[in-house]
Amino acid sequence: MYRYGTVVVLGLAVLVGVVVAAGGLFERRLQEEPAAPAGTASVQAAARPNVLIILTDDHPVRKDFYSVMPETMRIFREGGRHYTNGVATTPICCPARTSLFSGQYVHNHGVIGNVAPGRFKPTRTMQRELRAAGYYTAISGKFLNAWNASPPDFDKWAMMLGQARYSNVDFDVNGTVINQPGYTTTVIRDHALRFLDEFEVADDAKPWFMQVSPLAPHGPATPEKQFTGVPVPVWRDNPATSETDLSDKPAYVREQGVAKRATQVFRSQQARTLKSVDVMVAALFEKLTALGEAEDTLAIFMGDHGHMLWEHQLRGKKYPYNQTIRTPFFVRWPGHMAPGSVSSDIVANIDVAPTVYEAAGVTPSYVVDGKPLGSPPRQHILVEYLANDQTQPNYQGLWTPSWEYLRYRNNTRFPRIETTDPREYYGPNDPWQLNNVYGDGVAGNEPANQAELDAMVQRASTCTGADCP
Ligand SMILES: [Ca+2]
Ligand SMILES: [Ca+2]
Ligand SMILES: [Ca+2]
Repeated sequence: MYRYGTVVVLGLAVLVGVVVAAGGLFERRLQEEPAAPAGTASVQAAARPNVLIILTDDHPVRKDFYSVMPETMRIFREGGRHYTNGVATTPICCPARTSLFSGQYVHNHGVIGNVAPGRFKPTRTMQRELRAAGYYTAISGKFLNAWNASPPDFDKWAMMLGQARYSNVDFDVNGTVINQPGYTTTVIRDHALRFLDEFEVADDAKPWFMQVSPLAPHGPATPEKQFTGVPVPVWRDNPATSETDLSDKPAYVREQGVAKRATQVFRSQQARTLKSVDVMVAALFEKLTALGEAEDTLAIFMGDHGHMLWEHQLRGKKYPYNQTIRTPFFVRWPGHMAPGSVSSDIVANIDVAPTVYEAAGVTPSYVVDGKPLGSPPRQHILVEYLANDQTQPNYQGLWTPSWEYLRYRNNTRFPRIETTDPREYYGPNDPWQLNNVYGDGVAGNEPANQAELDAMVQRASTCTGADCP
């Protein structure tokens, strides 16, 4: 449709190499076992899978982080499909989590920052829709920052409260606030295991939806006692952590002044917290297997968004670059996702709810912006940051695995952007986003069709439903 589509496809072929052809979530051909008679329990189970979402916090795509999670890789990468271009459309907790629950972009769900309660609309969530459709629903772990009431539309919950801390944290457990001694990931795991037992005992034929959302590897990234000080892969610089010339980037990026050594220590600590997540994932699947539910469960492992670890000398989230936008994205659904398959489709947090709705046979009562996995591949996706924030100017732009175009917007608490109107364009020859070529005056560097790109950003920035990228 757009000339940039060609660029994307070529870029992918170069960057990604061997990739399975874009495959649908609903690969019915994988289900060619003889069908059971209509109306039997097994048909019911196959038609309405359990849904398990394991959501880590501030989790960038890194080989060293995958390598400390061998059980998760075995279960999800070998046992399911690895989406190598999985992204969060807004790289910060509450906006991203609300996009996950709802399937909507931030400009439609309205949770622009981390102070969620005023804007979160519980009527547009998977938990509400699935519960209404006859699912049990549960959450164990993080819900939304600063949410102090019980989380709506869950039958069972163990919701972390308060500040980011790894031990002895207060939880709202089914409406009762209790301090839970011990390590959060373990506490979250044990509640999730109990919920599974309770659901299956109560009614094996009734499917369930559960989100398990540990704090890891979010700061302060305190490891569990058994993993304190254990060896983790050595730090390896990449071209973006070696970038010394930041003159191509907007002023706010150049002015961060992050210490590299402290970031390296933090990265090691994050890796150690992920070891506990790996233990949790293994325990969850051991339980699913013991309960006979592993084959009837659509499971997704992903982060809420990524995190810069000294790429472009930055640390943290919110930024519009590859390391914050990308996040791990694995889907395991026996009979539907070929084990060990890989997809380079651009998929996002906004696609989870539409995927789950399709799998559960639910027509949502509101308009979703995302698309079920297996839809015709999109050519680009909108990334946006809309909070009125003193540390990060607003932006909306288009992201693809091979190029990114960003426009910054007015933000009353970040007034400088109004006068400088910086834009960024990273082209297909710059996978580490080292050289913003927008406005550099070099022939052939800038986006080939500026007006068309601007129009695409403009359309995407206010899109709704099927009109969205
Ligand atoms: Ca987060
Ligand atoms: Ca069951
Ligand atoms: Ca540079």
